[in-house]
Amino acid sequence: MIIETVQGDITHQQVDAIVNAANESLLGGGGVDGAIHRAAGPDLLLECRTLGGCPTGAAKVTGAYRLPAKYIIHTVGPIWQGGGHSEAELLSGCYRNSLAIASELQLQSLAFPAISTGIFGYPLVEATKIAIATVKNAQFSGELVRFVCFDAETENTYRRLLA
Ligand code: AR6
Repeated sequence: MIIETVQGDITHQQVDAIVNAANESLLGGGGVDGAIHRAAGPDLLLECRTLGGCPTGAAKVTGAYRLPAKYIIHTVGPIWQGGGHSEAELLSGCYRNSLAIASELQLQSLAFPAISTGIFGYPLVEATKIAIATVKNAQFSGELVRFVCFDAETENTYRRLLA
């Protein structure tokens, strides 16, 4: 499995599935979630309404509609509350459960955003260490995992910690 990092917009990625950093309602929001819903179009929300939400740390899959990807895997990162509320285990679960869905669907390539590090306030370096360690230890049957970083600070952090 190849692990790589790029700076860019996850809605533009030509991979089998992109991962969305959603909230428990799965009915859209700001940040990367808002960008994905805007780019995929309104049919995504119609499918999300059938899912009944998603607990923090878990993941659910939908079609990708107008996006170049085939699927969107929606996962819900933890809201940072100081670190004593199982945030690390929950964040690791987001990566692990997303990779498990991708393996079940026999997908070859998957792109992740920096889950929880925006609106949900997870400290960037700690979150990046969890993202990398969980992906490295996961049993993903596909070929490529790409970390898509929206800003330069996030990309520099991923590059440094992947090296
Ligand atoms: N492509 C890639 N990364 C992006 C994009 C994009 N188009 N847009 C933003 N990011 P956030 P969270 C980055 O806030 O912290 C929503 O309202 C962003 O710069 O999107 O998990 C949900 O509905 C940051 O590095 O997600 C939830 O309520 C990273 O994506 C809540 O926000 C994650 O930032 C989830 O908060």
